[in-house]
Amino acid sequence: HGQQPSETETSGTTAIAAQDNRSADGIRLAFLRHMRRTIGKPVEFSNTLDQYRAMAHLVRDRVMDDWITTVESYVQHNVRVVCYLSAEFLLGPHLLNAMLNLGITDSAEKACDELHYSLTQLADEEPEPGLGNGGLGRLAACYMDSMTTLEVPAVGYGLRYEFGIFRQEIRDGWQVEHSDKWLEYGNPWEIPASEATQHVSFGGHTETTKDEKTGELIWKWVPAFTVKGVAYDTPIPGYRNKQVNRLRLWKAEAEDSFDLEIFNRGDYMGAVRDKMESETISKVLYPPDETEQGKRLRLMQQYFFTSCSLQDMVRLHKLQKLPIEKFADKWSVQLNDTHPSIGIAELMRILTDEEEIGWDEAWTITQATFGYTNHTLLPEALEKWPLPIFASLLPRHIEIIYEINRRFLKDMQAKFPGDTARWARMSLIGEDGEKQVRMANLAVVGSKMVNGVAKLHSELLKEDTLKDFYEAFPNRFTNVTNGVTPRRWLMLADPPLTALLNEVLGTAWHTDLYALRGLEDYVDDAGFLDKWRKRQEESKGRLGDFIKRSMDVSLNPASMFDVQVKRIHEYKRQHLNALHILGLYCRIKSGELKDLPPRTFLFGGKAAPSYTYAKLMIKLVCTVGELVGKDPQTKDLLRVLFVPDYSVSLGQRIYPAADLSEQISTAGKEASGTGCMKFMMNGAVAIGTLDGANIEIREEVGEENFFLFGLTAPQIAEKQKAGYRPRDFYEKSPLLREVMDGLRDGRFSNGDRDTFAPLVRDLLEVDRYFVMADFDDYARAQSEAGKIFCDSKKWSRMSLLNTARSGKFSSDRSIREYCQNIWKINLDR
Ligand code: OAK
Repeated sequence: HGQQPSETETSGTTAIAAQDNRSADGIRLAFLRHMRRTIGKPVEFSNTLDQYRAMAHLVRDRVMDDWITTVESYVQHNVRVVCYLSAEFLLGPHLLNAMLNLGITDSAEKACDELHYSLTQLADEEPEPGLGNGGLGRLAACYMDSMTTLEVPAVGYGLRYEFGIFRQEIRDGWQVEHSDKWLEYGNPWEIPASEATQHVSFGGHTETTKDEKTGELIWKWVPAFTVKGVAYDTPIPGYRNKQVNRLRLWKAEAEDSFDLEIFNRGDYMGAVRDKMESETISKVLYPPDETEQGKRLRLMQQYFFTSCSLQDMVRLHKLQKLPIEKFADKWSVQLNDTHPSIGIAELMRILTDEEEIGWDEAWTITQATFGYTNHTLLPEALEKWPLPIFASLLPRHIEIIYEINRRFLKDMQAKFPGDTARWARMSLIGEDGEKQVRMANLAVVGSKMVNGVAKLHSELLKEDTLKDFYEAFPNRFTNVTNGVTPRRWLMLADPPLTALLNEVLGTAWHTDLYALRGLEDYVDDAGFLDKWRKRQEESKGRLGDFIKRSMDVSLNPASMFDVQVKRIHEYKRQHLNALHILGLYCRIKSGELKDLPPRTFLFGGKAAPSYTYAKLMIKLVCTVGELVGKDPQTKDLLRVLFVPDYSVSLGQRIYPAADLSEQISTAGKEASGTGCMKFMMNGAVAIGTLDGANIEIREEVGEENFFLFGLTAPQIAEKQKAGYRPRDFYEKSPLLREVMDGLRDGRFSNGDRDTFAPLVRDLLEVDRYFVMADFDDYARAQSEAGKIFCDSKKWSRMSLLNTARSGKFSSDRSIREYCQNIWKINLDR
């Protein structure tokens, strides 16, 4: 072999070529070819970014081969397709994941060795596609992986944001946001699909005419302007099964990118204004929505991608010569929260106005098409649109929603005679104060199934948030507990653990996570437990190296790694964690705590840019970090670190290194949580409340392997009703009093009494999330965890059982349940 690419590499169709494709030689040759032809550099002048890009292109080629065969087989078998509509897809880096799923990581490593590169260094060049905020977006990404792995024909539909989630810097303890230019150097993982371009209308007014023959009214929408939707496809490879599904993200463009007539008249700025205004729609992930402008733009984003997606389905439906009346037999559309729920009105518009189907039949088709997944219990997160904004942007849709509502309320009046308060609560239009369109109500009324994302969450939806709807349509409600993909969150995140598991269990667990139960055979095997502990220490060492490199901070790998990574929010209670650390600090200072095992507290997560309280919580964590890190009495025992710019790739580094997983939300507030599952798979033991998926994790792992604390959801509800007084808890608990007084008096912040005053006041007077009420019990559970950690054999046993019993939390299990109970797709074809 010279360094010339072979001819078989370019044709890629013969069996020999296909085999060679995945060998180290094949990869090395393809790499050199892409370096010359795609990157356009002599290899000796290439930098690491070039090398990453050449590698990405050759991996993409291999994914594309499987993609073609997958599409062909779907068309041939006329399969039912799941369309997962989501405003967010938080995929994380592609390169190593695609290699893992294709099964070419070893070959690629070998090829890199021969070229004297490090594959991990080259992979670190990949900008992360951060097209999501947190759990909801990451779940969509895990579900795409599992759907493809389970060979469910699926398309993910969303928005191709030019700027993803902001990059977070911590300056003097405060969050500072920077824009995320992830597309700056191009994106080798996407392919524009020109045949799929759509046109989406906004504004204007509606007109009616009478059909001359039937005398029926015909509706016509006369929009004010139209925006072009251009499709960009990202292939999603399944795990070692040659299947590839499509993630189709829409970019907004002006219909005519440039108005030559205006330009010729000399108005140069005017000529590009339309282009700029149209492109704003897909410019950034969720702009702040407090202002009118922000709200309008967000609604435009939602309608834009939902309409493009539904029009795309109709196009493909017709391309396959299927009758439009059979739409629901072909397409199952899952709404990832309410962001795409305008799709219900949009499909009604397409079916009635464009396809001229009668209302009743159109409604039957629409309801049979959609499923709605709810992802939050926080009332302030339930989407509502001010009627004037909605009606001016979508004048036809508001009419359709009024008609849906008229018919729906008629049914409810028949079902619940005289119950006017109930009708008002259920109406799609809220009339208390400013009139609003209630998107969650629309989603429930227009879907065949509604689900929550963990058992408790689904129960609370029925008992509380969506109670009226549950009473009207009890059979519509179900639960699908979330899951995460073990490919990214175990195999990619922790190769040494993967190797150990393969050694004792074989590889069945890769696609059947329940097979991890086999680990239980080793739970009393001292030799194996020792291996388990060493492996864990190595993981901590690797994270320590990374933190040393990126933050210039040294961690003690023998200390307990106690980790809380997730979005920063009052209900997630990062401040409870920080207050507990202050409690430890006070007790060490007073001499009360002597034999404390050293602990490293790691925090990571972003606060919404407009969420002042959450930003103050970050400042609190950083302040505590500085205090305990500087004090000679505590610096060897306590270390607190806020790791900036938490992301999928950072998560992959952090989960494997965690000893203790912090899942401490106020009971009844975290819909599910998915970080908890990633920790569990990687052998971290949880400290947590009876909330969201914690409950099911504890059920699986056994109560003796979970550090439980805190009020339960019913206890919280009861306290709320009876009138909660946080100050009572402050007065009863000497430690809490010392911590809160210290915070108020500036004892922990060099005498600064101002910065945390709003937080102290809120916690003592309002405390919506019961931090004061749970403080003492949290400290008790923490001290128990600390004691057990000192018994390394006992801890390793608990850790091992967490991994062994994490089978339920694979997203493969979740997707199987969606197929069975919601999409009616038979997986044993
Ligand atoms: C985001 C925007 C609106 C409504 C909900 C969200 C969201 O991210 N919810 C989160 O979804 C995750 C996936 O289901 C859950 O695990 C989290 O508990 C929930 O907060």
